[in-house]
Formats: sequence, C-alpha cells, structure tokens
Amino acid sequence: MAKEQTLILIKPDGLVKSLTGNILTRLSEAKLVIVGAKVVRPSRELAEKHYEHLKDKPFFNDLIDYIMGKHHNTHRVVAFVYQGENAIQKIRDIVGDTNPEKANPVTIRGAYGRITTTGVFENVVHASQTPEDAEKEIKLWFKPDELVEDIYPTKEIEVEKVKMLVWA
Ligand code: IDP
Ligand code: MG
Repeated sequence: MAKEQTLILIKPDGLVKSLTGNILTRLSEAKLVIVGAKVVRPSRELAEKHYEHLKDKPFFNDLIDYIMGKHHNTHRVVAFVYQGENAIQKIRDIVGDTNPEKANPVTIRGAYGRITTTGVFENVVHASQTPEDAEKEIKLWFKPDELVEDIYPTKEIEVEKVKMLVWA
C-alpha cells in the first residue's frame, strides 16, 4: 500500500464543543504523520468548492452555512493533512459513517455527531474519501509551502504587484 495523504477538518461543531484535543488523540491511533495544520476562516467560495459534489442536494445551502460556522456563531475550521500508509481508510475508520446516527458509537462521528432539526448531519469532522478527493481538497485548503513534505508537483511563478496584508 502506497503512502497517502488525507485532509481532516475539525468542523465548527467540533470546535465549539471543545473536541479538538479529543479528536487529535483518537486520530493519533492511526499512527500517521501530520504534515500540515492551520486554523482557517472559510470563505463561501472555499466552502462551495469543497462541497461542490453536493451542490444539487437540498441540504447544500445549509451545509455551506454549517462549514462556514454560521450555525455555531463562529467562523473557524481547523485543517490538517495527515500522511502515511493507507491514510485515507485508516482515518475514515476512526471518523465513522457520514450519518452520525448510523455511525458506530465508538467512532468520532458516532460519539459526538448529531442531526439538526433542519436535517444537516453535524458530524464534527471532515475526512477525505478517495486519493482524488484528497488531492483536490488539500490543494484547496493548503498552499505548497504550508506543508512540510512535497506531496504534489509544484511550479514557481513570478508575480508582479501583489496586494497582501502585512503587520502595520
Ligand atoms: P463525508 O463527509 O462522510 O465524506 P459527503 O457525502 O462527502 O460525506 O457529505 C459531506 C457532508 O455533507 C457530510 O459530512 C454531512 O455534513 C453533509 N451531508 C451528507 N449527506 C447528508 C444528508 O443526507 N443529509 C444531511 N447532511 C448530509
Ligand atoms: Mg466526502
């Protein structure tokens, strides 16, 4: 089995329930290596790209609001890239089924997820499902120099007149 990488997000419900430490402890059982980590304020554009495969679902708008933190009075998501043998399946096994009521109770989603009255699955974490999804998602959430391993091909570009925020 080849080395894989996978994107994990601690969703806003996981953060407001103070589950970060607990989730990381559970994920550490997979014995993988963290190669990237950051706190993100997801834009609508990022959220919509991340969940683009669900754009025709009736719960899509609610899902975008959920991942942007609008249901939890926050705007934070914590993102990680884990790397190692069979990383995607190992993490999905610890995370559990998409539907928190169907998820095995010993999994993260089974233990801490819930279904809201409007029908969104608030399932605490995101974890990539396939190597193709992982590549798309990692490239969405991270820049190459935010990862400590070279996992996908990169190129150097020259940019002129870039506007960026610096400390005043
Ligand atoms: P995954 O998160 O287990 O990979 P996806 O099918 O990719 O599952 O769906 C992304 C997210 O959309 C889920 O984690 C969940 O929050 C939400 N979701 C998926 N299916 C449903 C549904 O049938 N009802 C409500 N929310 C859903
Ligand atoms: Mg998915």
